[in-house]
Amino acid sequence: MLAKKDPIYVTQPFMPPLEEFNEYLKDIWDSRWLTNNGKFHIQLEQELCDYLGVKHLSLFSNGTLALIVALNTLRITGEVITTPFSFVATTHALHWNSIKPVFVDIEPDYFNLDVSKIEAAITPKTTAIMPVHVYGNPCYTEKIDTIAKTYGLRVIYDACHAFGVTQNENSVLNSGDLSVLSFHATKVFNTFEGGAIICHDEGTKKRIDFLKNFGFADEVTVVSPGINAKMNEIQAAFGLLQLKYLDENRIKRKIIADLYREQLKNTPGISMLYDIPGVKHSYNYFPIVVTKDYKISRDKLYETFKEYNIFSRRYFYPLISEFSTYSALSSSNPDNLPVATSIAKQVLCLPIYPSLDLQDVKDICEIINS
Ligand code: T4K
Repeated sequence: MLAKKDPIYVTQPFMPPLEEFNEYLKDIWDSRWLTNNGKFHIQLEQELCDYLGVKHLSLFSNGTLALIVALNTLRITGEVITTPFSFVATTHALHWNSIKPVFVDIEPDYFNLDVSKIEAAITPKTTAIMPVHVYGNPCYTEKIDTIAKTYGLRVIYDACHAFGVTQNENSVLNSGDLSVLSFHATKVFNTFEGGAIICHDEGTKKRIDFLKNFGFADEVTVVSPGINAKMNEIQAAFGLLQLKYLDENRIKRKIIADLYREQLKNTPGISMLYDIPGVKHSYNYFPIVVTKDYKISRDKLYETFKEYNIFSRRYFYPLISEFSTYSALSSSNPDNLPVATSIAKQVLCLPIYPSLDLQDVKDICEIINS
C-alpha cells in the first residue's frame, strides 16, 4: 500500500458549510456585539442544555479554564484524588488552584479510575475526587458517589471526552457536583476552542458565571477574584451551527468505530474497548491496545503509520504522573499505578472523525493486519 497523499490525522474537526456560517457572521457584524453574554452565547447555553439533557450549563473559552474555575467554584483545597491516565490539563487545573493531586490507578477494562482503590488514598486533607470519563466511557459514577457521600467529598468530573454520552438515557454530565466539557477543535462538538461547566442549581451557575467574568456580580460589585474565561460570539455561533449536524456526525463516527471493530476482531495481539450496554457513546476516540502478543511494539506501529502519512496518537502517554512537574509526588510511583503504567505503553488512538473515508479505515486496518 502506498503512502496517502493527504495526511490522515487522529482527528479532524467537522466544518459546516461556510455559507451557513457567513449568515451568523453577518449578524455579529451588524449587531457589533462580540462577546460578554451575547445573544448567540445565551442561545447556545440553552440549546446545549436541551441537547445534553442537563439543567444548567455555563460556556467557557476552553476546557482547561473551565476545570480551573470548577475547582474554584466549590472552593476545593488540600488534596484531590485523580487519575494519571488523562490529558495533562486535568492535573494542571489542580496545580493552578494550589491543590495537591493524589494519583490513583485505573481499572483495566475502560481505563477509568479504579474505584476499589480510591478509599485507600483518602487522607484528612482530601476534599474531592476528580475522575475523568476517559474516551467518553462513563466512570463507575454510583460507586464514586457512595464514596464521596461516605467521606464528605465533592466530585468534579472531567467530562471533556463525554459530550452527549448517556447511560440508561440519563446524561453522564448529571453525575457528581460538577462536570466539565471541552469544545476544542479535536472534540466531537467544537467551537474552535471552548468548554463548559455543568451544574445542578441556579446558585452554583451564578457563582460560575461571576467567576468566569472577573468575579463581577454587577457593575460595581466583585464577589471573588475571578478570571476572564468567557466564550465569544463567533465561537458560540460556530457551536450553534455544529449542533445542527451533530446527530448525523455521531452516526458517521459509530459507523467508523464498527468498521474498525469488524476489521480488527481477529487480529492477534490487538484488543479494543467495546460499547457498554445502555450507554450512548461519543466515539471521540478509537483506542486500541497493542499487547505483547502483537508482532511489533505499539511504538513501532505508531512509527509505521507515519510512513503511510497516517498520524495516530498515543493518548495518554506519558502518564501525567510521569511528567517532571508531578513525578516527585509519592502517588506518582509506578508501583502505585501498575495498570496505568502498562496501558500507557500499549494504547494507540486510531483516526476517527466524520469525514474519514471508510476506505481509509480499511487501509489502516490492512496496515495493522499485514
Ligand atoms: N481534559 C481532558 C481529558 C482533555 O482531553 C482535554 C483536552 C482537556 C481536559 C482540556 O481541554 P481544552 O482546554 O483543550 O479545551 C489535543 C487538544 O488540544 C486537547 O483539547 C485534547 N484534550 C487533547 C486530548 O488533544 P494535542 O496536543 O494532541 O492536539 P494537536 O494539536 O496535536 O491535535 C491533534 C490532531 O488533530 C492533529 O494531529 C491534527 C488535528 N487537528 C488539530 C487541530 C488543533 C486538526 O485537524 N485541526 C485543528 O485545528 O491536544
